[in-house]
Amino acid sequence: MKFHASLIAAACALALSACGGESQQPVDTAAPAPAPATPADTAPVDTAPVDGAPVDGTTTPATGTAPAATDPTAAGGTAGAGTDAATSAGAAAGGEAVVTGCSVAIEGNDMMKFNVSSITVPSSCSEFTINLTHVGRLPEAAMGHNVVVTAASNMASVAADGISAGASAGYVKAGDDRVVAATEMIGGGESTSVTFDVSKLKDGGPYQFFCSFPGHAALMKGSISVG
Ligand SMILES: [Cu+2]
Repeated sequence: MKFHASLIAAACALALSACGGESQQPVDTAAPAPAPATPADTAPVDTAPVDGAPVDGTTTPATGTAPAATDPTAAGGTAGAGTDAATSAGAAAGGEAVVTGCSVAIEGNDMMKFNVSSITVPSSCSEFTINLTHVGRLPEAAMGHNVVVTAASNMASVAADGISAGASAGYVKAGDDRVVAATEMIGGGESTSVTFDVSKLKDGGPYQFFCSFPGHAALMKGSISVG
Protein backbone atom coordinates (compact mmCIF):
# COMPACT_ATOMS: atom_id res chain seq x y z
CA MET A 1 0.00 0.00 0.00
CA LYS A 2 2.71 2.43 0.96
CA PHE A 3 4.60 1.56 -2.12
CA HIS A 4 1.56 2.13 -4.20
CA ALA A 5 0.98 5.52 -2.59
CA SER A 6 4.49 6.64 -3.25
CA LEU A 7 4.12 5.63 -6.84
CA ILE A 8 1.13 7.91 -7.14
CA ALA A 9 3.09 10.70 -5.51
CA ALA A 10 5.89 10.16 -7.93
CA ALA A 11 3.47 10.13 -10.80
CA CYS A 12 2.05 13.42 -9.57
CA ALA A 13 5.48 14.92 -9.40
CA LEU A 14 6.28 13.88 -12.92
CA ALA A 15 2.96 14.59 -14.52
CA LEU A 16 2.26 18.00 -13.06
CA SER A 17 -0.97 18.45 -14.92
CA ALA A 18 -2.41 15.36 -13.28
CA CYS A 19 -2.22 16.82 -9.77
CA GLY A 20 -4.01 20.09 -9.48
CA GLY A 21 -3.04 21.51 -6.07
CA GLU A 22 0.54 20.48 -5.66
CA SER A 23 1.54 21.13 -9.20
CA GLN A 24 0.74 24.79 -8.77
CA GLN A 25 3.68 25.31 -6.50
CA PRO A 26 6.35 24.03 -8.85
CA VAL A 27 4.80 26.15 -11.53
CA ASP A 28 4.90 29.23 -9.32
CA THR A 29 8.44 28.45 -8.35
CA ALA A 30 9.36 28.20 -11.97
CA ALA A 31 7.76 31.52 -12.70
CA PRO A 32 10.35 33.63 -10.88
CA ALA A 33 12.97 31.98 -13.05
CA PRO A 34 12.25 34.31 -15.95
CA ALA A 35 13.06 37.12 -13.53
CA PRO A 36 16.57 37.31 -15.01
CA ALA A 37 14.73 38.20 -18.16
CA THR A 38 14.08 41.60 -16.67
CA PRO A 39 17.72 42.62 -16.64
CA ALA A 40 17.93 40.99 -20.01
CA ASP A 41 15.33 43.38 -21.28
CA THR A 42 17.68 46.22 -20.73
CA ALA A 43 20.54 44.36 -22.26
CA PRO A 44 19.28 44.30 -25.83
CA VAL A 45 19.18 48.07 -25.70
CA ASP A 46 22.90 48.09 -25.32
CA THR A 47 23.62 45.00 -27.28
CA ALA A 48 21.25 45.30 -30.20
CA PRO A 49 22.39 48.52 -31.82
CA VAL A 50 25.95 47.54 -31.39
CA ASP A 51 26.26 44.62 -33.65
CA GLY A 52 24.20 41.93 -35.26
CA ALA A 53 26.41 39.17 -34.01
CA PRO A 54 25.19 37.62 -30.76
CA VAL A 55 28.60 36.03 -30.43
CA ASP A 56 30.10 39.39 -29.73
CA GLY A 57 27.94 39.89 -26.71
CA THR A 58 29.21 36.69 -25.25
CA THR A 59 32.81 37.49 -25.84
CA THR A 60 32.65 40.98 -24.47
CA PRO A 61 32.21 40.79 -20.74
CA ALA A 62 33.92 44.14 -20.58
CA THR A 63 30.71 45.88 -21.52
CA GLY A 64 29.04 44.65 -18.39
CA THR A 65 26.28 43.02 -20.35
CA ALA A 66 27.81 39.61 -19.84
CA PRO A 67 25.15 38.24 -17.46
CA ALA A 68 22.43 39.16 -19.86
CA ALA A 69 24.32 37.81 -22.80
CA THR A 70 24.28 34.34 -21.33
CA ASP A 71 20.52 34.47 -21.13
CA PRO A 72 18.89 32.90 -24.18
CA THR A 73 16.10 35.40 -23.64
CA ALA A 74 18.49 38.15 -24.56
CA ALA A 75 19.22 36.51 -27.85
CA GLY A 76 15.54 36.23 -28.55
CA GLY A 77 14.86 39.80 -27.61
CA THR A 78 17.69 40.96 -29.75
CA ALA A 79 16.44 39.16 -32.81
CA GLY A 80 14.24 41.97 -34.00
CA ALA A 81 16.77 44.72 -33.51
CA GLY A 82 19.48 42.41 -34.71
CA THR A 83 18.02 42.59 -38.15
CA ASP A 84 18.32 46.33 -38.14
CA ALA A 85 21.82 46.15 -36.83
CA ALA A 86 22.79 43.71 -39.53
CA THR A 87 21.36 46.01 -42.13
CA SER A 88 23.00 49.17 -40.88
CA ALA A 89 26.24 47.37 -40.25
CA GLY A 90 26.30 46.39 -43.89
CA ALA A 91 29.73 44.98 -44.47
CA ALA A 92 30.03 44.34 -40.75
CA ALA A 93 30.62 40.75 -41.58
CA GLY A 94 34.27 41.71 -41.51
CA GLY A 95 35.17 41.01 -45.08
CA GLU A 96 37.10 42.78 -47.77
CA ALA A 97 36.81 46.54 -47.71
CA VAL A 98 35.33 48.33 -50.69
CA VAL A 99 38.07 50.51 -52.07
CA THR A 100 37.00 53.57 -54.04
CA GLY A 101 39.75 55.11 -56.11
CA CYS A 102 42.68 55.41 -53.75
CA SER A 103 40.72 55.51 -50.53
CA VAL A 104 38.66 53.32 -48.30
CA ALA A 105 36.03 54.05 -45.68
CA ILE A 106 35.92 51.80 -42.68
CA GLU A 107 33.90 51.83 -39.48
CA GLY A 108 34.57 51.08 -35.86
CA ASN A 109 31.71 50.49 -33.43
CA ASP A 110 30.90 50.28 -29.73
CA MET A 111 31.40 46.52 -29.83
CA MET A 112 35.08 47.01 -30.45
CA LYS A 113 34.90 45.90 -34.07
CA PHE A 114 35.91 47.20 -37.45
CA ASN A 115 33.46 46.43 -40.24
CA VAL A 116 36.18 45.05 -42.48
CA SER A 117 39.03 42.63 -41.97
CA SER A 118 40.95 43.15 -45.17
CA ILE A 119 42.00 46.12 -47.29
CA THR A 120 43.59 45.81 -50.70
CA VAL A 121 45.31 48.96 -51.90
CA PRO A 122 45.32 49.28 -55.70
CA SER A 123 48.89 49.09 -56.96
CA SER A 124 48.11 52.01 -59.24
CA CYS A 125 47.80 54.32 -56.24
CA SER A 126 50.82 56.27 -55.10
CA GLU A 127 48.98 57.52 -52.04
CA PHE A 128 46.16 55.87 -50.16
CA THR A 129 43.64 57.32 -47.73
CA ILE A 130 41.90 55.50 -44.93
CA ASN A 131 38.75 57.22 -43.70
CA LEU A 132 37.63 56.00 -40.30
CA THR A 133 34.21 56.63 -38.84
CA HIS A 134 33.30 55.66 -35.30
CA VAL A 135 29.66 54.66 -35.70
CA GLY A 136 29.18 54.04 -32.01
CA ARG A 137 28.17 56.41 -29.23
CA LEU A 138 30.74 55.78 -26.55
CA PRO A 139 33.29 58.50 -25.87
CA GLU A 140 36.92 58.28 -26.88
CA ALA A 141 38.06 57.62 -23.34
CA ALA A 142 35.92 54.50 -23.09
CA MET A 143 35.83 53.18 -26.64
CA GLY A 144 38.33 55.16 -28.67
CA HIS A 145 39.29 53.91 -32.10
CA ASN A 146 42.04 54.71 -34.53
CA VAL A 147 43.69 52.94 -37.44
CA VAL A 148 47.36 52.14 -37.26
CA VAL A 149 49.14 50.44 -40.15
CA THR A 150 52.29 48.50 -39.50
CA ALA A 151 54.10 45.35 -40.51
CA ALA A 152 52.31 42.38 -39.00
CA SER A 153 55.49 41.39 -37.24
CA ASN A 154 55.60 44.77 -35.50
CA MET A 155 51.97 45.00 -34.52
CA ALA A 156 52.30 43.66 -31.00
CA SER A 157 55.27 45.84 -30.11
CA VAL A 158 53.80 48.93 -31.73
CA ALA A 159 50.59 48.35 -29.78
CA ALA A 160 52.48 47.88 -26.53
CA ASP A 161 54.54 51.03 -27.06
CA GLY A 162 51.36 52.88 -27.93
CA ILE A 163 49.80 51.91 -24.64
CA SER A 164 52.93 53.12 -22.85
CA ALA A 165 52.69 56.40 -24.73
CA GLY A 166 49.23 56.84 -23.27
CA ALA A 167 45.96 58.46 -24.13
CA SER A 168 47.48 61.89 -24.65
CA ALA A 169 49.57 60.42 -27.45
CA GLY A 170 46.55 58.75 -29.00
CA TYR A 171 48.13 55.44 -27.99
CA VAL A 172 50.74 55.75 -30.72
CA LYS A 173 54.36 56.30 -29.75
CA ALA A 174 55.59 59.60 -31.17
CA GLY A 175 57.99 59.24 -34.08
CA ASP A 176 57.55 55.49 -34.26
CA ASP A 177 59.06 54.63 -37.64
CA ARG A 178 57.50 51.17 -37.55
CA VAL A 179 54.19 52.94 -38.05
CA VAL A 180 53.31 53.28 -41.73
CA ALA A 181 50.26 55.36 -40.98
CA ALA A 182 48.06 56.24 -38.03
CA THR A 183 44.91 58.26 -37.61
CA GLU A 184 44.09 60.21 -34.51
CA MET A 185 42.01 58.50 -31.84
CA ILE A 186 38.29 59.28 -32.08
CA GLY A 187 35.13 58.62 -30.13
CA GLY A 188 31.57 57.76 -31.10
CA GLY A 189 30.12 59.87 -33.89
CA GLU A 190 33.48 61.18 -35.03
CA SER A 191 35.46 60.65 -38.21
CA THR A 192 39.08 60.98 -39.15
CA SER A 193 41.44 59.99 -41.91
CA VAL A 194 45.05 59.43 -42.77
CA THR A 195 46.86 59.42 -46.11
CA PHE A 196 50.12 57.63 -46.64
CA ASP A 197 52.61 56.68 -49.32
CA VAL A 198 51.73 53.31 -50.82
CA SER A 199 55.42 52.69 -51.44
CA LYS A 200 55.70 52.11 -47.69
CA LEU A 201 53.70 48.91 -48.12
CA LYS A 202 55.62 47.55 -51.05
CA ASP A 203 58.63 46.31 -49.17
CA GLY A 204 58.34 43.43 -46.82
CA GLY A 205 55.01 42.73 -45.25
CA PRO A 206 52.53 41.34 -44.63
CA TYR A 207 50.99 44.46 -43.18
CA GLN A 208 48.15 44.90 -40.78
CA PHE A 209 45.87 47.67 -39.67
CA PHE A 210 44.63 47.76 -36.11
CA CYS A 211 43.23 49.96 -33.36
CA SER A 212 45.83 50.83 -30.74
CA PHE A 213 43.38 51.67 -27.96
CA PRO A 214 44.35 49.41 -25.03
CA GLY A 215 42.90 45.96 -25.51
CA HIS A 216 41.35 46.64 -28.88
CA ALA A 217 43.97 45.16 -31.18
CA ALA A 218 42.87 41.63 -30.35
CA LEU A 219 39.55 42.20 -32.09
CA MET A 220 40.15 45.30 -34.15
CA LYS A 221 42.65 44.29 -36.76
CA GLY A 222 42.90 43.19 -40.33
CA SER A 223 45.26 42.76 -43.21
CA ILE A 224 46.26 45.47 -45.64
CA SER A 225 48.18 44.76 -48.79
CA VAL A 226 48.87 46.14 -52.24
CA GLY A 227 47.00 44.26 -54.93
CU1 LIG B 1 39.43 50.80 -30.82
